[in-house]
Amino acid sequence: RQIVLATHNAHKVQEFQAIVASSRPDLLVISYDGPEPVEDGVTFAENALIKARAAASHTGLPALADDSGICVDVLGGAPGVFSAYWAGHAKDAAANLNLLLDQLADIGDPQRTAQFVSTIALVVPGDASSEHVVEGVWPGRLALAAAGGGGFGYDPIFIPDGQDPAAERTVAEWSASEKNAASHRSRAFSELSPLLAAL
Ligand code: ITT
Repeated sequence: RQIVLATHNAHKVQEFQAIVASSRPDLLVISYDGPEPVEDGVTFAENALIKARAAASHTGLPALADDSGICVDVLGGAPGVFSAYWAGHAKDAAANLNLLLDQLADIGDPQRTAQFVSTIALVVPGDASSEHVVEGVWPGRLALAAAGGGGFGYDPIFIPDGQDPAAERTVAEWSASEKNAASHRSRAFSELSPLLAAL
């Protein structure tokens, strides 16, 4: 069964392919990077639906889209839906991350709590068309400085909860398989299982 993944982010493609391969090896994920719709939603769910609807209508295939970001408690949930553009319009990951570190410069470790959020929309076109939205949340806190070379986006400054306090690492210091077993994206994807089973 083919399913289209609507994203222009190559890191998301890699992560979804690995997550799907380990849980639904029968699904063939095709990445779709056709015309980019305007993401003018104010929530992750609205933006995920905008992207998945565009891909489903262009291809006629079931389409998945992820809208995601980092939500920092002391900033009232920002950057949130603005994560990709936090430091401007260029989707500059290093600038985004440095701005966030600057904004938290005076905030001590216990107050640096944050969550990665992934909202996935599944749009199934055709006679029995349907739309579904699921969400995965990955709690943690922001590091005082960037560390690690793996992953993408805010991974070098995100320390997931649940690690040995003496050996905490940022996600950019985790292997790809460690990240994909625990991430907001894999948590959201697991919520989709019953819906994908029906495809
Ligand atoms: P598409 O819309 O084409 O899928 P995008 O990167 O613009 O690609 P979003 O609008 O959903 O996607 O923005 C998500 C941003 O949130 C992303 O650019 C990162 O800055 C951040 N982000 C999301 N998931 C992340 C992860 O797993 N690790 C690090 N940063 C992440």
